[in-house]
This record gives sequence, structure tokens and C-alpha cells, in this order.
Amino acid sequence: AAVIRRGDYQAPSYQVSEIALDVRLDPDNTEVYTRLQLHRIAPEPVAELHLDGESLELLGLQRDGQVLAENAYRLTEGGLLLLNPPDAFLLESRVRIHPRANTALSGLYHAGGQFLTQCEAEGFRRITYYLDRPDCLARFTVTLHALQDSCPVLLANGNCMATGVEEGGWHWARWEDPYPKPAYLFAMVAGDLAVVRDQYRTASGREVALEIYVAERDTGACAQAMDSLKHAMRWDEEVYGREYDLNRYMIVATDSFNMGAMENKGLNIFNAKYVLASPETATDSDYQGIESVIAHEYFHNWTGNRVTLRDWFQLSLKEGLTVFRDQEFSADQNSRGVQRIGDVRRLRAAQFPEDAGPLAHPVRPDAYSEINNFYTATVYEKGAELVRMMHTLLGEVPFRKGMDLYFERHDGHAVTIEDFVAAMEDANQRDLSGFRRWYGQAGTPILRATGSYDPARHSYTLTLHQETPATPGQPVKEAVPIPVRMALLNTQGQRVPLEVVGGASETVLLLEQSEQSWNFANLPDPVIPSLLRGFSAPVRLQDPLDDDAHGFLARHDDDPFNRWESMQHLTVKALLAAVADSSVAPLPVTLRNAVAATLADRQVDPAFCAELLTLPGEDYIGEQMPVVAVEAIHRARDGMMRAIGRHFAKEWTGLYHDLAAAYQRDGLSIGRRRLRNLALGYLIASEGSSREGAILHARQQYIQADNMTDRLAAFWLLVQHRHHDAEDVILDFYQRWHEYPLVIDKWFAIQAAAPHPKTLRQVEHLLVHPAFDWRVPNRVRAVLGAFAANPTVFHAADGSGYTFFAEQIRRLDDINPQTAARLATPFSRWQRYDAPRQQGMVAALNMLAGKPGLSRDLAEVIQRSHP
Ligand code: BAL
Ligand code: ZN
Repeated sequence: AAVIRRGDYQAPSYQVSEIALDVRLDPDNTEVYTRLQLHRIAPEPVAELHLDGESLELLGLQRDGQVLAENAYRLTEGGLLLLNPPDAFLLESRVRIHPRANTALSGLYHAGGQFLTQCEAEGFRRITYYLDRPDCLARFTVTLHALQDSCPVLLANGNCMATGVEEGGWHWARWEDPYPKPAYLFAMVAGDLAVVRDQYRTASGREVALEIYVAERDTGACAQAMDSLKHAMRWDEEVYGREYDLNRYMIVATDSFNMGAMENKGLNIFNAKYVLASPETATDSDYQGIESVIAHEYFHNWTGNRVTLRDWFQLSLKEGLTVFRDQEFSADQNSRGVQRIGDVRRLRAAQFPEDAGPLAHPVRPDAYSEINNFYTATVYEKGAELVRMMHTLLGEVPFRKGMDLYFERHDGHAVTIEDFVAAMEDANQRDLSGFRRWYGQAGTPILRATGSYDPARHSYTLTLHQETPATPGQPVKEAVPIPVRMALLNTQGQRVPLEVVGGASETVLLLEQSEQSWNFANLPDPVIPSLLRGFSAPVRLQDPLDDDAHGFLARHDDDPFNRWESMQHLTVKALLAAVADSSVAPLPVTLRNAVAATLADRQVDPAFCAELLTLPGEDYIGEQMPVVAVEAIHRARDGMMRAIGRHFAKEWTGLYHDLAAAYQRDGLSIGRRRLRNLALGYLIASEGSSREGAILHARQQYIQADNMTDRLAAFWLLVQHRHHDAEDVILDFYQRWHEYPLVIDKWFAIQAAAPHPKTLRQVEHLLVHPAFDWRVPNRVRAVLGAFAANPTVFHAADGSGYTFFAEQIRRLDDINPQTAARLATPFSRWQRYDAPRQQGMVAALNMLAGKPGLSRDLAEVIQRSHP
């Protein structure tokens, strides 16, 4: 497939001032009549004007009211070429499309009885011929026609200007969006939807109608989404001075959606997973997911919609920035320390491996063949880290000044990452040119720190060294600016004043060269450095501390992230030792003491305590090894769970009983639930005398729980540990929840996640279960996504997991290429495994590469995974 390169960008030769769509919605044959006002902006006339179009059946084409002569246009594979176009003209086109057959869920599709659209990145070209590129901003008018019975609700962006009824049971509605926008932000929805309404008064006193559209029976499950929306609107006013700019903000929830949600102007379309919640059906983490995704899409109204992208290489301009904004919003709503730990966990779980493998790419990529493959952890999460580093270096108020200037300069325009960095620089007279390297260079830098205390001079010298490993296509790396937030702690765990920064007890060092040293004077006693506090840069830190120092920081560091990090360090080290030699003690004394101290610390917030005591996942442990030892990692982690469970059985039992409480949804109660379920997990893992009792508790908890967090935690523990005799709860869960698709997704996922040799057979059964549906991405991800994240099953030594998985991807590619390509990315990690597994994964990639009718999406992932 053709490769699109960033360096080849050319401004459009024409612009669209107005686009008017008239859409007659029918599941099988929808007709779209489009009027485009086009005018040339290129200085010279052009021989050809390309309009994008894909899977469109052209019914008619007119220019300025005349049928277009055959020699005035040409249909191509990617659209329509207008030959020798005049300087300004009206183009009218009529096309037919097939929403029900559109299982790719890109463009206009019909699913679950509703018409929905998804136009980012390049879905609009599947609705009509158009300049489907983000730097083409136009004013949209849309008239929707549909059968009133099946589609009483007709929605599109902006304001509803008129409605009416037609013959034969049809009706129509006309919507106008006053804000010019690129086509990727276009949306329309039609269906039988109920609406939950609320109001929001902006800081300047304007009333905004808030509307959430869901199925009738789900109207009681929208409170978290509505509250989160209002909080996000307030937060953007308070923190960034940004108000909402239309009179109406609409959210539509659907079960059939490729992404989490989409920020279409004034009409967000959401995966129901990020809208619907009730205590009985949604876990605490589901509630948190809703809060952050609702906020994320809302924040896009300014970072993405009002200021949009020049081209798709700039994707992180809106995504990295908006993730940073939603992370900060969540940190302000909840516990900042716990939020940061969660954000870094996700970054390390998804982005670090991506950055270390064949799919590595810069936050601003240089080339793609299918842009949908670049909605990645690198563009989103690492992109957010780059914005965070600028925020750290500049400080709160200067960062806000930079944002103000960015909005002032670029409101209503399609811009680049350069423009963003320039606004930050110009508003503050600061040189951030080093950040252009962060945006352009793939790979995770390794930051090596060495330090020594000089008792004669009473000083501490810290040396920082950086190095970024080579990535595909980038053999040589340059140094990047790395902000290292740090403090020095005395033996009582207090921060000591740092003379170099006027006595402050915390500072940010900026490493710009490959190596630099700092000297801290006037330190009468030895100190322990606390480095990269708050994870101030997305790097792999190799610190100079021994286990005792980490044990000390795990108890005393006042930076929550670093306290957690020291605990992780001790845990990972012990796990790696157990992986290398199965006879070593699974719970070394330093770690045991740190766990004991954490359990004894009554001051610590329960959510944070649970973070401290949660072991890293098997994938993360594997990341730390030259070759991932699949089974040994699983055994070592189980062994450590068992050892911690046994050794602290009394404490876990105490926690489990003390933390029992009726359901409430405040932060403290959420933390207590989490810690209590962790305790239950350790007790079950202990295999000691407490285990049988704990299994009974889990069964009881499963039956009696008054909320999904507790019920699901118990369900997972029972399925995970007693695979063969969990049949009754598996059956019970299905019977209780079969009418709730989001809950049934959990039912599928948990069975596919069980680390058990029988899981493959079980998953084969799940794929033919009546509730399984290949056309619903949530369902497919529940089974196949959980399967691929189940290390001992997916990476089974006999290769059965790979063969099975590749067959399913092959099947899915014909239905939904975007989802197939995304699910196939675990195969890109083949180089990290032993030789037989490498062969198994490469064979799977080769099998997929030979598939007839391979999609562009999947082809690109395969090609980059195994060039
Ligand atoms: N723009 C795609 C979904 C999101 O990141 O908000
Ligand atoms: Zn986004």
C-alpha cells in the first residue's frame, strides 16, 4: 500500500466554504446528496482536483447546475478527480452507501437499530466525495431523513434549525454547525433513543443544554457521565479559561464502536462502556474510566476542534495534549499520587514495549500507510508525557500563558506541533527547541544516575547520563532534554535544603547533554537521593541505590510515586531472582520488611496502600528480561503472591474483615474496596490454612455483593484459581447479567484471562456462544484482547495460542480491519521470546500476510512487525 510521508505535505489547492448534506437514511441503501462550494486557493490554476471517496456508488454529478461531462472528471481507486476545475464552483454529487453492510464501523453504519458515524480519521470519504483532510475546514449543514418509527431521534453537529414530516412515515431534521470544521469531526445519529437532560451555566452566564442519548432502559445509568461532564466543563473554565461555545452538548452511547469515544463537534459519540454505570453493573474503575473519557472528549472542544490539526502526522498535537489535560483533571478530582501511578503503569504496560519493538515510532510519526494504526500509546500517552515535561519545566502559570497564546494565535486554524511548542516558547521567552527531538525521535531513553556522598567535603555529587537505544529507521539518537525532579533525604526521611536552589528542598534538574553532573554542598550528613519524582520524564531510570536505600524510600519517601517506585523496584528484583533460580526465597527480607511496614502504616490512604502492595504484571516483569521466560515468570509471581499471602495471612484476614462496608462511592470507600479485594486475592493465593476459608469468603462475596466491584473481584478470583469448579458461578453470572452487554463483556473477558491450560478450549467455546458477535468490537476485544494478554495461554509452548489467535485475526480482518490490526500487535513482540516461540509467532504473521483480501490496516502491522 502507498506510504504517506510527513515531508510530502502540500497545502490544499481548493477550499470548501460550505458543505450541505442531504441524507436519506436506509439501512441497506442510503442516499447522500452533497452540495459543495469550492474555490481555489492555490496561486495558479490546477489541472486536477482530487476528492476523496471510498466504497461510494456514484449516482450523479453536477457542476454549477450542469451534469458534468465525462471528460471533466475521472473516478479513481481513492476517489474522484475533477479535471481543469474552474476557480470557484458548486459541485453537487449523489451517492449510494450501505450502512448495514458497513461492519468496519467507519463512515456511516447501522448497528443495534441505530445509524451512527465515525469519521476520524478518514471515514467521511465513505459518506461522500470530499476533501477529507484535517486542514480543510468548512461550515456544515445536514438534513437527515428517516422513518419516524424506527428513528424518532435525528441528530447532527451544532444547532437544530428545522424539522418536519414527510409522506410514508418519514420525517426530517436540519442541523447547522456555525463553526467551520474538518470532516473528521462530522457526526450524525438516527435511532430510537431516550434522552437524559441537564443544564450547565458557563462562567459568563450562558445556559448550555446537556443531553445524553441512550436506550430507554439505560436512562438510570447516566449520572456519572453527566456529573463528569459538568465537572470537566467547570475545570476547563477554571484551569484554562475555556468555555463551551454552543448552546447544546450531546453525547450518544452505542455498543458498536471501534474506539472509546469520539469528540465530534457538539455531538460526541461514545462507546457505551464510557457512559453507562450503576453500582450493580459497573466497577469503580469503570466509573473512573467514564470520568476521564467524558472529560477527554469535552477537552477536545478546544484542543482538537477549535484548534485542529494540519495533517495526521500532528495527531499528538490534540491527543497528547488532551490526555495530559484529562490526566490533570482526574488528578484534581481524585488522589493525585494514585492517579500518577496509574498513568505510569499504563505508559509502561503499553508504550514502553511499543517503543522497544518493531512498531516503535516517534510521537510525531514520519510515515504511515494507514493512519488508524497510529492511534497508539506513543501518540497518546508518550505525547502526554512530552506536554507534561514542558509543564514541569515552565511551571503552572507560564504553561497557562503558553496555552493562552496558543489559543489566541491558532483558534479556527489547522496547525502543527511546532506551532504548539512555539507558543510555549514565545509566551515565556524560553527555548524549548530540544523538545522537537522528543517529538521526532522514537525509543525510550535510559537515564543512568550515579551519585556519591563525600564526608570530607560534606557534599553530594550526582551524575546523570542518557542514552536512547536505536529503533527501526533511527540508528543514531541525539540527547533530549530530561527534567529530573529530585530531592535529597536525610536518614530520618526528611528532605534537606538544597543550596544550589536557594534552600528549596526539591528541584528540577535539566539534563540536556548526554552526561552532566551536579554538586550539592553543605550537607553535614549522608543523604539518599529521590530521583525522577512524580516520574518527571518518560525514561527508564537506572538509579544508584541499593536494596536498603529502596527499602528506606519505600517507607519514607514523601513523593507518592517514588515511594511506590521503590516498592516496585524491590519486587521486580526479587521476582527476577526467582525467575533465574526457582530455589531462591520468594520473599527476601528487605521486601518483607517493606510490605510489613506498609501494612502497619495506618496513615496511608487505602488506595495508595493497595498500589504499594500490588505486584507488577507478568508482562512488565518480562519487559525487564532479555528473553521473556513465560512460565518461569508466571511461577515466580505466583510464588511471591503465595509467600506474601502466607506470611501476612493474619494482616490480610484482618483487613478483609475490617474493611467490609456497605457500598458508597467516595474516594475513601473506593480505596477500601480495592485494598479489601487485594487482601482476598493474597489469602486465596496463600495456599495455606487460610485459603479454604478465603475461597468460601469469595463465594459469599460473589453472591452477596451490593456492587459490581466486589462481585467481579470475587468472580475473577474464583475463575482464576478454581477453574474446574467455578462452573456454577460462571453460569450464575451469565444468568444474572445476560441483558447487560457491558457486564457480559466482563464475563467473556474473565474466562479468556484465566491462566489455565483449559482456557484455549474454553475460548473456542466462547466464540460460538450465542452472545458472541463478531461485529461488536467490545465483545471481540473482551475475548481476543483478554486472550492475547493472558501470557501462559497465548504464549503456550506448543504454539497453540498463536495458531488459534492468528486464525481469529484472519477472520476478523474481513469484518473490521481496524480492530483486527490493533488486536494483532502482540505478534510484533516476537523477538522478545525464545526460538520456538519466535518461530510460532513469525509463522502466524506469515500466515496472515498471505491472506487473500488482506486489509491495508492489518497489512501494515504485519509488514512493520516482521519486515
Ligand atoms: N479522537 C479519537 C478519540 C479520542 O482520542 O478522543
Ligand atoms: Zn482524544
